[in-house]
Amino acid sequence: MKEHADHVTRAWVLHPDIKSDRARRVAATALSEAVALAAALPNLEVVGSNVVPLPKAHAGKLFGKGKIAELKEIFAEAEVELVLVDGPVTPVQQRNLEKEWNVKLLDRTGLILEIFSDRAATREGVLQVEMAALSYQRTRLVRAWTHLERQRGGLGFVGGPGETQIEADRRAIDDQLVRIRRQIDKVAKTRTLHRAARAKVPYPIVALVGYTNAGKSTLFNRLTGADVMAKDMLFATLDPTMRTVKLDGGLDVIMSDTVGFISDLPTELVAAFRATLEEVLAADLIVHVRDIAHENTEEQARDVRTILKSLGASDDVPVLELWNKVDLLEGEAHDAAVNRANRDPNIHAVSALTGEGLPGFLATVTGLLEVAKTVQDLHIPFDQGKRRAWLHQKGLIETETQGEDGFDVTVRWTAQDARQFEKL
Ligand SMILES: Nc1nc2c(ncn2[C@@H]2O[C@H](COP(=O)(O)OP(=O)(O)OP(=O)(O)O)[C@@H](O)[C@H]2O)c(=O)[nH]1
Ligand SMILES: [Mg+2]
Repeated sequence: MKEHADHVTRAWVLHPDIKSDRARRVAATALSEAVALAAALPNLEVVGSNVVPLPKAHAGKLFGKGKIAELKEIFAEAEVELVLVDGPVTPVQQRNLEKEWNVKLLDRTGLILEIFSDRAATREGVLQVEMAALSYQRTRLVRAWTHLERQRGGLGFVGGPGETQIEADRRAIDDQLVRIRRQIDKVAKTRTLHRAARAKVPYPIVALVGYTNAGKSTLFNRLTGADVMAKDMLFATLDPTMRTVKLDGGLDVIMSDTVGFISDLPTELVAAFRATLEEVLAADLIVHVRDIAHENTEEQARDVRTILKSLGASDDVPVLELWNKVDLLEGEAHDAAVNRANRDPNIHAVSALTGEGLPGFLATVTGLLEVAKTVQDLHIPFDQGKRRAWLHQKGLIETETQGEDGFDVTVRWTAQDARQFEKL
């Protein structure tokens, strides 16, 4: 938000509960998540919030006449300056509602983009958010234009000033997108170089992923002794952070903490962060951190799995579920979670805060990453230099001798390394 540091914007959060929307979420919990999202923006005070039940969205103003008038009074009374609508709002609806209510309005994607742009700390993060914001603006220009065109339709104009302007805006955005893309590529290249240097250290990579506020950074800090911001705030972490940790058995691993996921993650954001996220997911082990004490924990887990899949997380990479925050569960609920986890080797019930359950989890991590490593002799013909380079780059080669028609190498690797090697 481009507000003065001392000015606190008075905001109201609306969750439209649209009956005709098949993918609709439980209204009360969706509203409280939207309020938490709003609270993640600095200099903003949520002065009120409510669910608005709707049979279906109205094209021009989203809500019905009576509702709009009713809310107008409430907003005036509460001196609301900004209305956050937890869902998609078309540019036309946005303009109309802003005029009706005399407020500024942001929809869910706009709000999440604002938070991300506030959090972005690294050059790459800033560029990625900028790209997402521009792509978002661009689709809104297109939609506004379609609307204008339809209005003009009957008048028989071809073109017209509105269209020219929007076309020009769109071209300007496209040019800017190309420039940003180029800058991101440049930054990404430097990062890849760093990574190549790191790859010489043959440490397996463990990626922490999960819903926002699940406790990834708290766990990361506890395990690595790092000091990543961990806060009861949505999207506290934006840029991925990596640290080396020596596990109890002596195994060194690289842990990575990442941006949290959320339901209905704007597609523009997923696209902009794809490169970073894909790199994170190219891990040896993915740990799905869940807030098991959250009332929506199942829904959140489902959304995380969907997003992982859409990012192309490989089936070859094992996934462990970490049921975090068990310390918040009491009595039977606590025991039930722990018992359930005990029955499934892929689930661990832990508390990143108290440390409960962590030794067992770490033992499983060690087991998965180390026991799986095997030694194998390979013969690599000279014309397969790429495969040999890959083995070197991953640091998998123990010994190597040159023969008449190729190299004889001994590798020490995991089953996953072997599968990747086969695919090269
Ligand atoms: N009671 C309890 N609270 C926890 C536990 N783990 C994390 N928290 C709290 O949950 C909140 C969110 O923790 P973070 O570590 O910032 O969560 P995150 O997954 O990194 O969140 P994002 O970076 O926003 O995606 C903080 O207030 C933590 O103190 C836990 O095991 N028990
Ligand atoms: Mg975090």
